[in-house]
Formats: sequence, C-alpha cells, structure tokens
Amino acid sequence: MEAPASPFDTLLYNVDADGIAVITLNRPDKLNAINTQVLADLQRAFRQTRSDERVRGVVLTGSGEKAFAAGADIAEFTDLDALEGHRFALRGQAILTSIENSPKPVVAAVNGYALGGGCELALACHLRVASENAQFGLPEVGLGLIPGYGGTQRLPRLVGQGLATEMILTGDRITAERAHAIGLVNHVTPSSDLLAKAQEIVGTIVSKAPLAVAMALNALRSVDLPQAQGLQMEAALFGQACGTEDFQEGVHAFLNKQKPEFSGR
Ligand code: DAK
Repeated sequence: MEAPASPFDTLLYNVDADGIAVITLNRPDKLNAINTQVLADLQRAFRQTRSDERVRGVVLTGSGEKAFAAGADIAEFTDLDALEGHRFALRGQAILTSIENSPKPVVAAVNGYALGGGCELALACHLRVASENAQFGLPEVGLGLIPGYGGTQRLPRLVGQGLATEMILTGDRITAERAHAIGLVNHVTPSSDLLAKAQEIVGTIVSKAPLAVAMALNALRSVDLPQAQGLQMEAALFGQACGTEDFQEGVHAFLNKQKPEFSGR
C-alpha cells in the first residue's frame, strides 16, 4: 500500500502509536537546505503538533544520510537586500522561537550536516541527538553574512561565549564527538540508532506529567531573566503544578506503589 501523501511540500509528518510526531525535512537532493517553503511548512507543522491532542512530543530530523540541513537555501540569497534581510531574519527567528516555545518536548535527531540555518534549527530544539557522522557549523561569515536564525544568541547560551565566538568567527565545522564534549548535543549514536534514540528520549519525557513538562520547559526558558526574577517565575510555576490533578495522581501513585496515570489536567 502506498504511504499517504504528505500535507507538506517539503516535510514528512508522521505520528506514531506513542504520540510522537516525527517531522522530517525532505529535500535530500539539496541536503535539506531551508528555503522559504521549508520555513512555512515548519511553522504549519509545529502549529499542528500543538493543536493535535494525539501528539505528546516531537522528533525533528532530516531525510537521507548526509544532512539534517546544510543551511538556509543559498539559491534564495541572490535578491536579498538590507531591508528584506531584516524582515526575513525576524520571520525566521519567530518560527524557530515558536519551536523553542513548544509546550511539548522537541528533540532534534541530527543525521549529518547541521550547518548555518540547519545548526540554528537544531539549537531551537529542546535537546539534540547526533549521528556519529554529524557535523555542526555556522559558516555564514564566509558568505558575507552572520547567523540570522538565532545562532548568535542560542549557541553562546548553550556552549559559552568563547566556544560560540570561535565557531561563528571561523565558520569551522565541528564533529559530533566535539559537539558532545562541549554540550551542543546530548548524545551521539551510530546513524542506524539515531531515530530510535531520539524517540526513546521523547518517550521517556512524555511518560511524565505533560503539564509539569510544559511548566519545566517554561521555567528553563526563564534562565535569561535576572536570577531573582527567574526564582519568582519558578515559584509561580511550582504553585501551578501543585494545583494540577496530575500532581495528586503522581503523589498518590508513589504512596501506593503504583505507576501514575497522568491525564494532563
Ligand atoms: N543551499 C542550497 N543548496 C545547497 C546547500 C544550501 N545551503 N547545501 C547544499 N546544497 C545543494 C548543492 O548545491 C547540491 O545541489 P546540486 O548541485 O546537486 O543541484 C546538493 O545540495 C548537494 O550538495 P554538494 O554537491 O555540495 O554535496 P557535498 O557532499 O559535495 O558537500 C556540503 C556538502 C554541506 C559541504 C556542501 O554542500 C556545502 O558546503 N553546502 C553549503 C553549506 C553552507 O554554507 N550552508 C549555508 C550556511 S549560511 C537569513 C537567516 C539565516 C541564514 C541566512 C539568511 N536571513 C534571515 C536572511 C542562514 C544562512 C546559512 O545557513
């Protein structure tokens, strides 16, 4: 039987039996380069993950064995001027920020090159798993550009200012092993195990209380606030968590030596 046609021009979108949506960038002949259509499809696909109650978590990956995404589509750069570039950056940033703000966990399964905009897309996900052949880099300065989809902001927050400065100013690529050593990726696996590892991590997260997961993501995002404000945010979210049915269920199940059955309320 033929697989159903994807509702997206440039993505594959499948939800498995455990409620994990696997979104696959699907331009393998262009190493999954991110063009305007890919950005629009990503926006629509992530909206769908929010509204679809079956979906509990997301894995984002690329098709083929060479690339997660080899960057923004350079073929679209020819007509960019200063005004258009600014507009483009704001739009792309908003889409990647909506991925980062997803209340459902998003894990990038990086199956090869993650360069430029592709690296920035992986940075917008909550966690990253890489195949052993993955390579990360922000080569924009070699094209007369700078990262425009959040790379100058998210990379230093993840790996520190010094390492991010080196990657952004040299444009040098780093291996998966190095990316793991500096905290850019959480795990490195053989290519054949990559998707399963990403699904396993999302599976573990979605076995927990969904509202608590969303609140924890929210609290973690507050790390950029001054600490006193971040602590206030944490306390407010902690209070909200205490008001959920899932909190009662979690405590009740523990005290009765049962497995909790979370309802997401
Ligand atoms: N864009 C368009 N096409 C690409 C591409 C890209 N980024 N990367 C690869 N391709 C295409 C190649 O042109 C080739 O197409 P055909 O010639 O077959 O039609 C096909 O994919 C296979 O690529 P190669 O033949 O080059 O494959 P190799 O294995 O030899 O080399 C490579 C793999 C990843 C080393 C090489 O393809 C490469 O260097 N690619 C470009 C990497 C790169 O510089 N990426 C762009 C970084 S700059 C913005 C916001 C963000 C950004 C820009 C603007 N605004 C807000 C305005 C982000 C910028 C970037 O991402």
